[in-house]
Amino acid sequence: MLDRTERTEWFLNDRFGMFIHWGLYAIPARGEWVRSHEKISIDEYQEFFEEFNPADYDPKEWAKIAKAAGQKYVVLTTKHHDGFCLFDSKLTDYKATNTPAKRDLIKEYVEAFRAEGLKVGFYYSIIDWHHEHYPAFGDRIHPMRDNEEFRDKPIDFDVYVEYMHGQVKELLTNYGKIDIMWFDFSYDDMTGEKWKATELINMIRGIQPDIIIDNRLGGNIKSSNPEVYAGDFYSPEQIVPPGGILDEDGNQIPWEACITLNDNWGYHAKDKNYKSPKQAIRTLVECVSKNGNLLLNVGPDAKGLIPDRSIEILEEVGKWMKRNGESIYGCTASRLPKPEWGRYTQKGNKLYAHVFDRGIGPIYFAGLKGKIKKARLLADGSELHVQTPWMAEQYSDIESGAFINLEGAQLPDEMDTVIELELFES
Ligand code: FHN
Repeated sequence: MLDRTERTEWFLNDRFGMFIHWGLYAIPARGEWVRSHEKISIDEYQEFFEEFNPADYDPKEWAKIAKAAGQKYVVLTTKHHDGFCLFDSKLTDYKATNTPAKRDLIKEYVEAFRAEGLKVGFYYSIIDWHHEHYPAFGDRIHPMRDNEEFRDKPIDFDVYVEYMHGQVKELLTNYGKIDIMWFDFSYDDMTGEKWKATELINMIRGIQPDIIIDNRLGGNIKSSNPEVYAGDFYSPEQIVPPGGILDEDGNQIPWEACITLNDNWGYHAKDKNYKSPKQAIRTLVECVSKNGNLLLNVGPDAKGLIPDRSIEILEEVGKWMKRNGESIYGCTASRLPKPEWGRYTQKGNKLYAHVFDRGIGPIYFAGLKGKIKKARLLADGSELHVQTPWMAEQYSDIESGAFINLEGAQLPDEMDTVIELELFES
């Protein structure tokens, strides 16, 4: 069996994925936590189960959008906290095949994205607000957390854990090779062996030995001796960790920031607060500049359509990736300090200068005097010249630096202009 470094090699190369949050909650269209936020009972939520029929669901279309954006892998919610299964589980009736949709949405998803050459991941909520043996009364987030009818309701949590393990086994047995298992999430005492996490991981590794798993079953992935269930990658959410992620010995840990395009993971009809294409691109660059990945989310609507604004943003990102993807795929952080004008990513002796701020005059590269073999504008391959400007000898702290001229007062690409520097040494 591969070790974590071997398992995550492709992941660290691919760098950019699509997260997809989709389910019954797309119908109320107030985000995937609507049951918890509004304390909606299973009975009140049932109307959405009886109505769910995403006539426009076409995962082939979704896959084309992701591929064109430069996303190399994808993670779709197979079951979110509401307990609704997008896959044809034999362990529950609460599934898409029993709704008017009458489709195994996961089977179609896996086939469509694989056909476009993307690696395929499953998000699976270990939290389940539908299962009768999942703790409700007094729980921190359960929709029925303060409903007196649930105070003395007898539950056997082992029954739920067996169900959860059984569904994970179904997912990893019935849909071919799966590349990522994205569990979500542990909290309070609901963590680690509460989920029988060691047994779960051993089962997973027995079925899909090379699959990579996030760190949300619990444990401490930063430990120098992490639990078997502590995961293969760290999963910061709605943030790019300032200094990347290191273990307690100071070693880099694989990590992936998951981030929404607006403010919601699941479809929210009123949430028009979208990030710009520039923000999406610069977030991806920041992740890679800190040895991380970006999992950028879309929340399809009740008809199965990705919101138009999400598509527009991803199209802009894709145009940039088409010309500048070499500065992302297979790249890592540079040992150089962050420059004033932007960020660095690096792959061997290719150093990629992501210039966000044009400034005035030539771009200054601290510490690179005599180290640059040649410079090119990555987007079009055009030659750039390393040259010391007039009077440079009078400037301060430039004895070790290099200068590259960029024509014009504005950047060629104001989202991110990438200069490819071929160094004499990596
Ligand atoms: O509660 C979930 C939330 O709905 C969403 O799925 C995010 C995505 O990582 N994870 C949990 C919040 O941390």
